Amino acid sequence: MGLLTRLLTARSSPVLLRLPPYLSALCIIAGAAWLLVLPLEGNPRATYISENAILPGQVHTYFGGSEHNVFRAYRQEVWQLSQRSDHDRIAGLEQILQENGLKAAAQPYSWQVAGEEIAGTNVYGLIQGPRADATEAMVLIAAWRNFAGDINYSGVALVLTLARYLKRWSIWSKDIVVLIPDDSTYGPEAWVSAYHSTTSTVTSTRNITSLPIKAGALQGAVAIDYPAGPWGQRFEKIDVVYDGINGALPNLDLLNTAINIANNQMGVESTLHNVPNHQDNYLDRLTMLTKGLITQSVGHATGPHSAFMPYHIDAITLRTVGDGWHDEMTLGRTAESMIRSINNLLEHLHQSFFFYVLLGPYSFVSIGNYLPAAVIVAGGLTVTALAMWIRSGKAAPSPAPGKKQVPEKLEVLTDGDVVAVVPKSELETHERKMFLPALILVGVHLGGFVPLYLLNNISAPNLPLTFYNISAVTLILPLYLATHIARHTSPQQLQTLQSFSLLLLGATLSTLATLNFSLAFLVGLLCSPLSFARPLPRLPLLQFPTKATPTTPKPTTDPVAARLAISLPAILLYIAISPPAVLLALNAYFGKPLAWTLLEMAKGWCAQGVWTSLVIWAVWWPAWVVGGTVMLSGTFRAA
Ligand SMILES: *[C@@H]1O[C@H](CO)[C@@H](O)[C@H](O)[C@H]1NC(C)=O
Ligand SMILES: CC(=O)N[C@H]1CO[C@H](CO)[C@@H](O)[C@@H]1O
Repeated sequence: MGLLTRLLTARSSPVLLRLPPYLSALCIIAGAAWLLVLPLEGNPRATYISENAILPGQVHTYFGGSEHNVFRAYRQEVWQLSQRSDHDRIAGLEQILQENGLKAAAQPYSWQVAGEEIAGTNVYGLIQGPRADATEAMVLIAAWRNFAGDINYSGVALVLTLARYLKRWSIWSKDIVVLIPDDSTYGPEAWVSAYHSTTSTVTSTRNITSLPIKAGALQGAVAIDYPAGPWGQRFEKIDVVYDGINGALPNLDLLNTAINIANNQMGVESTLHNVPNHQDNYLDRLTMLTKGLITQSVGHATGPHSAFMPYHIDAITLRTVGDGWHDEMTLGRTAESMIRSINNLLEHLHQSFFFYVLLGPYSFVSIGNYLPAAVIVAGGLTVTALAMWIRSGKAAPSPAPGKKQVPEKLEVLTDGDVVAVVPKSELETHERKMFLPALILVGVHLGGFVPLYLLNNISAPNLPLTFYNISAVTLILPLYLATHIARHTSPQQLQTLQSFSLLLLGATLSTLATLNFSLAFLVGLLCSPLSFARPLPRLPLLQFPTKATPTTPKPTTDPVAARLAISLPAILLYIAISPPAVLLALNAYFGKPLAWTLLEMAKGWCAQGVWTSLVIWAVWWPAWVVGGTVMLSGTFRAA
């Protein structure tokens, strides 16, 4: 009881009531600072391989010598196939696989996205492991067109050479699938989804035929992206690409195995995110962290391996970079060593981490160390939400004009020898009118599905125009809602609305953080100013001529300039953190045409199953609209 009395007296203390905004700000700063602290000396852990069976680089590789001639012949053949029609090329590739004793098949697939067709045919062959019981398999991939869209002559030739070479070995305890998808994103996506379903998927937007040949559960996949021209090209480094769809990552053991084999066994420098000369200093680790954060939050495929991650198949892409003195045989031996390491596994990779942030080829932080950053930022939103909730219960109804203000009733609380005198209004919570705020919140959230639907269904040439229209409506919507809502809601209801919105946002982002940390963190940071959205003072500039009843302007104490000084920066910041503005800014930063970005986003949502659009339009956008409505409602409130 003593505590209660003390709390009751304390809660009207002005210090305590002012605390929540500072607490929110502290959370946001702490969350951002957390990430900056991660790359500091002593925080990252050195990578290590925890799965003993994988034995990276412990096996002698034999790929080389006479295989070089075979490779050169295949490269010539691949070049010739590239000059023929698609149909002949598919048949040609299938024939090469069959000649080498593989069971081969083709899989046509197509998607309809934004009025455009994504179509192609995957070719694949199966090497049945002599010691395999058809329950497990691994995949070796070289897409016909690499991630940059170039024909992957050397990569395809290398994989064909490897298929011939691996077929002759008798050590395989797993089947090997050699996959040559048409492109690096949608081909693997179609193949792996068909692998995990029994029938063809035919809907109005997709036609993915089933696979005639299948093996056991896929244990791992290694893709080669070697875009050397038809006359070959030596390379300098191997970039290990690891990000999967929606920011899923392969088991850290597989990634370490690749880096280990390249660096220690083959003597090829390996990089991540193409960061050259990583010196393992703070700045380089921070660069790596930032690049990883951006790639993961976008959530799109980064190579042929990405499609495998949602099916819990560990996969990576080895992409050659630069002009150096390593030749295709080195890359072939790296792939051979990878395949043999996976072959050694007795079970699915499970020992090491699936949730990690890499700071360099040899250092990482695990989920326990980085997750708090996103959770603290989301916590900052929740703190404000709770503060708003308490306040909305406290807001005393303003005395109606003309009515005499009644002196406040006081309540005396006694507890032993402590006596507290508290105004009675402090002890009762006013009944909150929650229906309208809840209705508005649900309405705005449902509204977010309109841009989501439009941007994923409108035909490609109309996408930019649609986006500009959505942007315009987005900017006007808070203004519109504010003018209409301000007349019908009390300040208390607005606080309840803001409280609900921030509470939902905070909870969604904390959940999202465990699935896609980077996306949750970035959206959390962009939404954090919404914690501080409060009704702005009335502005003459923004007054619409309301109703017919002329109101005599009330003399105000603070000059217009002072009110503008508060409102203008707030409104500008508010516009700057809107989803359309951020999308446009990012687009300009990366120097891509808007039409390209929008089409990629639509393809990502429709054909790759990327959720980023959903998070933008159904989580971030509604929170932003509600924040603006609360802010602008002050401007339109009848004086
Ligand atoms: C789906 O693709 C297959 C193979 O290309 C084709 O035979 C079939 O007609 C297609 N189905 C539809 C509904 O387009
Ligand atoms: C036909 C084609 O796109 N060839 C490309 C293969 O990759 C090399 C290296 O990236 C390019 O220079 C070629 O133009």
